[in-house]
Amino acid sequence: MTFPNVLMSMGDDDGGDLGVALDTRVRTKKPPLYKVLLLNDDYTPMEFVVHVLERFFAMTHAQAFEIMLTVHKKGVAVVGVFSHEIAETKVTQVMDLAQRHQHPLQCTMEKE
Ligand code: TYC
Repeated sequence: MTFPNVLMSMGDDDGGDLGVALDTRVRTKKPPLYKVLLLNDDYTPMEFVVHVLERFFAMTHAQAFEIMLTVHKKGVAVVGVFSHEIAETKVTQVMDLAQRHQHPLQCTMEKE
């Protein structure tokens, strides 16, 4: 969205210099978004991955099963897109739970 941020009121004199160009857009910046990726491996049980997707990514059992199968077949899938802080939290939650269960599941994030 553009919006003028330089206005001239009555009495403000530009000295008659009509050649002065001012950038009148207000710059707003959307925060960057980060994809959270789940990686396949040969050892993590399918049910564990489904549980992770239900617990940390608010998926139904059917959605979680479908995404798990995508990762299993293709090697990787995006499981969500978040702000930097939320993405970091999700990655940490997945990695901590996997480590506690001694599964080699890998979860990473990358800028969208
Ligand atoms: N490939 C695993 C198996 O056959 C299942 C799996 C799916 C593991 C997704 C990790 O992110 C993953 N048990």
